Amino acid sequence: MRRGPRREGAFRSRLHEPRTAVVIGRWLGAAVLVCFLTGLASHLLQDPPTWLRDRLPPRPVQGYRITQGLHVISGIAAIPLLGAKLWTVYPQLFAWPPVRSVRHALERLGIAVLVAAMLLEVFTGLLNTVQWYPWPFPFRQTHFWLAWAATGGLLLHIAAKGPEIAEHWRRPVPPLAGRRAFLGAVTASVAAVTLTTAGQTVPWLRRLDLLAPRRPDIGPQGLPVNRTAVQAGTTAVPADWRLTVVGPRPYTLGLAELAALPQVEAELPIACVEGWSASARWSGVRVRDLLDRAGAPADARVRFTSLEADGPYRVMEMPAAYARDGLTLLALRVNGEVLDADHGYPARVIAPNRPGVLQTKWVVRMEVL
Ligand SMILES: Nc1nc2c(c(=O)[nH]1)N[C@H]1C(S)=C(S)[C@@H](COP(=O)(O)O)O[C@H]1N2
Ligand SMILES: [Mo]
Repeated sequence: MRRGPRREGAFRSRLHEPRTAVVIGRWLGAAVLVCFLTGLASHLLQDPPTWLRDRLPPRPVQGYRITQGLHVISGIAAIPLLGAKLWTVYPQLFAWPPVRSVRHALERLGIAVLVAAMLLEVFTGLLNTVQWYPWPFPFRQTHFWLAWAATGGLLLHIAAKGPEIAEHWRRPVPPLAGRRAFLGAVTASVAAVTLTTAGQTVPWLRRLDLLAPRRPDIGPQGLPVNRTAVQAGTTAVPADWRLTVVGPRPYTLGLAELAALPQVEAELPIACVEGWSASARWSGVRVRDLLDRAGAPADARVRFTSLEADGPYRVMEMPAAYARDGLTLLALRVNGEVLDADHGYPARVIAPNRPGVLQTKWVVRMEVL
């Protein structure tokens, strides 16, 4: 039975030992914690439960950009850390006897679930950053629930290994040949993947942005596009396009009439859930002004509908705090030009501290709720 990797002494590296596992585990744990909390924030902002819906703040303006940037940065950093951690401990996969007691069996089962959830979580997250969904299940719900499984599994794992972790947590530890080099290589890998991808959201790292799927300054009018007008079927905006506002005093406005209303300029980011963000100078009509004109009460929420025939982001609801914010615009222009078709011509929503998916393009209708 004890052949191959099950042999005594089958793994010759001395680095498969607890101190190395604890050092890497600490880094990985920190990355997972940041990733979990920022992911939760993203989930709640994108799809808030009713109790939270009217408590979300439109400030800080760059809030979502920062939390989502950290989410993708920590998630990408977790990949080499996870690889290193698994390499450090994988000889235990072949431990002999495979099961020593009920407790041992449960612990191994827990680790199997933890490792599977973690691997699947970083894998689905990474593919999401390139908008690739080669699976039959919905990405967002799966990624959300797997996060609980992975983080819960991690907490149980830390609890089960508590005494051993504590024992190897502090220095001094006996120096071990090769450990410093190994940890140095892991650090270098983390630094490399972080520095070559973080530029998709951190402006001063832009020039190093070699591995991320997008450069945030490349695209029509200097901004990337997620869903183009061709994909959305909104290239031909009808000549008689009018914005319909439904409320206590409903009205419609043509494009020239909208452009004749007081225009406000705001520097705001688009922060996509896929990890890229880019700021731009938007100008247009304050949503607040449009709502006042319709006689909307101050605490009313608003539903925006896009010209797009279908798609998950065709209809968007905005809580009152965002609708009333002076920076929330129905934008007609970006960076000094009329909106490109890909950026939502003739009109799009742009609001502070909102996930990109909620910055609805090709708006045609607003309803006071
Ligand atoms: N109607 C509509 N609006 C939309 C989308 C969409 O698919 N349909 N995509 C959203 C997403 S996911 C992002 S990140 C931003 C991107 O805006 P941009 O193309 O102007 O950069 O638009 C948002 N607005
Ligand atoms: Mo997005």
